[in-house]
Amino acid sequence: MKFNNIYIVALIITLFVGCKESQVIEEIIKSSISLEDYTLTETMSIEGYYLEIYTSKGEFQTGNNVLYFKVNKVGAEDLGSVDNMVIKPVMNMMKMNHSCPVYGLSEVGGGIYSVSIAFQMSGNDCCKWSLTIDLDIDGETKTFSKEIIVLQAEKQNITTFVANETSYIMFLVEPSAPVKGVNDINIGLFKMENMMSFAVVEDYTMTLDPQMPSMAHGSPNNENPVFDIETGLYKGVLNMTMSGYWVLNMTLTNTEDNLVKGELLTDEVNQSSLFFEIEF
Ligand SMILES: [Cu+2]
Repeated sequence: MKFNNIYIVALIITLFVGCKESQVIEEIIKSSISLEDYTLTETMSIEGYYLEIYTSKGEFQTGNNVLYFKVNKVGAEDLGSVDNMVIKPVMNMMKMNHSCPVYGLSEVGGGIYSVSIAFQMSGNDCCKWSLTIDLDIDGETKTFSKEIIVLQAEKQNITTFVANETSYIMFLVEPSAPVKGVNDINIGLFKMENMMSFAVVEDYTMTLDPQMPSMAHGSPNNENPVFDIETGLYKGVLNMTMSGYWVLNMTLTNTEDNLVKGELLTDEVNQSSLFFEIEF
């Protein structure tokens, strides 16, 4: 369902009277998300129900992926909301299977759900990803499952490393559409609890030093990403003074003040071993 602008304005005016403004506006913004703004990427079906997954790129890639999805019943009107949803991406490798970080599952309105999945590796000939979504619908549990293609992103937007016997996964969430100048930077940091379970790592310290290698310059007025309890991501400011290829040099320090990964840049060190790449 798509509201036209006049209807939204009328709705805002009507609801403004006697309601908590910010809450109401938030609800309207949420419910105005339309799947028409995204590309249908995968369809799964079971027993007369089908589930459509939309993404902005129309494909899954290594790094952070935001999925929007909706469950429908064949030949029926919109189902509305469903319960007890569990999203399980699994990579089927020869000797062992493993999952990856999944976070931010929420209903964004109109029976549309959003979830973020950070694939740490692409699928290949030996090992493929599958995506399983369990949910309760009409009082019954349904399991949607399908093999999916995860392509290798061109630039490094996710990295895995082991330190002090802990496996970490760190990835770039924003900027997803970088611009010249100031960008919000959001970074996800998870540790592997076991092959299938990943937990948010809170309150570590990050430094950020973006550099443009081709021109041997950095940029001023960046702000190191800091943990944000609300989103579970690390949020900072990234300033890219011109378009082109940038390397975001980072360091990661734990809550005991021990360096976990990365190096600060010096005359001798011109790139950190912990980095992301952006080209725009
Ligand atoms: Cu794998």
